[in-house]
Amino acid sequence: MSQDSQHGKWTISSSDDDDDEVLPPSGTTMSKSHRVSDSSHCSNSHPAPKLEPATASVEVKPEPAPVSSLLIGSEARQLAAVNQLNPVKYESSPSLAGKRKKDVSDGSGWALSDSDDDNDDDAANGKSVSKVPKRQPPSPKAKKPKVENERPPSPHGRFYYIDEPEDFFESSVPCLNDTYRFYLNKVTGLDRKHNSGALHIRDILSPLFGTLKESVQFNYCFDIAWMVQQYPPEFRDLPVLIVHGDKREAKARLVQQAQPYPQVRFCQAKLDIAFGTHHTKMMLLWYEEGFRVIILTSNLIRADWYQKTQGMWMSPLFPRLPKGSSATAGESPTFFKRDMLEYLASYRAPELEEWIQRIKEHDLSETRVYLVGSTPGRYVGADMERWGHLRLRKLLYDHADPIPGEERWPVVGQFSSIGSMGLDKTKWLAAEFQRTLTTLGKNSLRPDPPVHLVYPSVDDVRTSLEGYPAGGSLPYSIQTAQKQLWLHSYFHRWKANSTGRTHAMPHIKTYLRASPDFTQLAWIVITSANLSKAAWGALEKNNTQVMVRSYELGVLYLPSAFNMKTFPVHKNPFPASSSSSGFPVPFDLPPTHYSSKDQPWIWNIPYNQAPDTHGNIWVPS
Ligand code: GNY
Repeated sequence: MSQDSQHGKWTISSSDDDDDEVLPPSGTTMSKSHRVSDSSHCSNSHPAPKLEPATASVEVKPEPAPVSSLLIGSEARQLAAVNQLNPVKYESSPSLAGKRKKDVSDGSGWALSDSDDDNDDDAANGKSVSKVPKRQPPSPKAKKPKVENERPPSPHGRFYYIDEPEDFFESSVPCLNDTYRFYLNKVTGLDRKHNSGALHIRDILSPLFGTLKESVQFNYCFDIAWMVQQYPPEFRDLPVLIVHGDKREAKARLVQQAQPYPQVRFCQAKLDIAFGTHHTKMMLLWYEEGFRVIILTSNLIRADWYQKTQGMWMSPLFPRLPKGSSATAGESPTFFKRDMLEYLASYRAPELEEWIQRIKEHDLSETRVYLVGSTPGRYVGADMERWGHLRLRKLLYDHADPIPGEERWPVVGQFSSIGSMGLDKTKWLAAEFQRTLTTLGKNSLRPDPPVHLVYPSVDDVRTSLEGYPAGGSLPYSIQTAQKQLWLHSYFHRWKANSTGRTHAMPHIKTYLRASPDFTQLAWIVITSANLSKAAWGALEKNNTQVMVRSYELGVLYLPSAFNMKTFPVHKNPFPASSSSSGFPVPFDLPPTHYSSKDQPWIWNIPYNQAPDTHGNIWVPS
């Protein structure tokens, strides 16, 4: 099928899927040339959007990638199609890449950070996930002798990564606002002030936060070698349990990655419902001094901690309870302990039992957030309110304490991917999800307040720090988009001027309710859950059952747990200060509606009319 549409001219394969939020693009036929072998997000072999030259000739020819149409089912879903490109300049444009001061290479590889320095062998051996297509030399004659420690080409192009600045990795306790314990990630290439109060993964794992004994990493996508290097040397050999959703070949590749690291163990989350994914991103950190939980939005791969906007909630240090404390001791006013134990129990995994016991032995009473999780299943009766959007609805029903007029306050959803939500808004968005977001205590008044959805436009991606490769982590497919053009009328731009992160594309997901002037919040959720039925759940059987496909995890902030009526919106949260009472919303409010020329980013169609920040175009293969 070929057609001209508002998205431009494109061709699609016959494979279409109802749940393609989680499916990688397949079978686009725009180009057969210049495939770079992959390195995907989560695995090494997914064919994905690549860049190809507009007209210029290609200097270095990469290996071909495997054929996408051979990939099916969960296997295919694991093969995320991300961030690879063949960095050839858009011919007629001056490259904007020169803005990158440190965009220099040693001629043999990518611009390196020191984080990669201790990692050569694994990367060169192709053991690290994110890695790495071996490109062929320009010509047989030009073939260089293989040098030890030679870098493989970056999957993102030779000049993709630039070094983190000197002060990127904190060596003293960073200035943190501990009212909300909500933090953004550090972004390479921002002014120092916009990274103040932000955290890199190395900061989170630093001894400043506790003397680690063991940890668990829940996530979707892992580069094990890179992950191990993020732990400080003194903690690097401690046991780490990886909780993931990979099956079959993807699982085998994941286990293979950990071969050099005997301290790394695995726990496979069961995924019995089709098209389900393990998206939950959480760290459990067990210290000499106690225990800590981090709930976040970043995958355990370098690209996710480089130039994207990500968020996290970091728990306080939970002290150990006195020996012999009761099973229900150490509970918080938000029942976080009970809910975390219930979430972990839902895996029914023997590997998590000792962690469940450990959590029971700690005092989580300082926690002020509510846990909002999704775990796959079909739920009836009271169980319908345990997970997904019905869980959020129940919390908003039980604990929101509305002030007059609050029922007319707008709701905002901000996400980095979008599932299929049917022919019109009555199918799921309005009937279910909007009803949840507009629930406010027992108030039965239900005027229809505005709903604003924030998702990057093509130009947002094109002009971002990463350029088009940022679109590799915004996997909205043309197959899904073309079925729900009605949805796009809700769309607003990704802008985060107040945080300095306008050009760091979102991988964070945020849902909130704000006053009409956007200066106050009724509540806010930070989560792994995108705008999809798979993540949030969908009612079935005349609303007597809810079906959830994926594992997701997030936290809900409600003012009542902070002894407030509403949260003020912190207008200019950077540089961070430890004393503001405002919530540091990670993007600008009010959201800016798409203009008539704006299009939502769709990852599997070409963008060859305008070059990105690095002078490249985007041609999915
Ligand atoms: C999960 C992602 C469509 C799938 C394969 C996909 C593509 C690109 C990025 C993804 C991602 C996640 C996640 N699936 O970032 O859990 O973070």
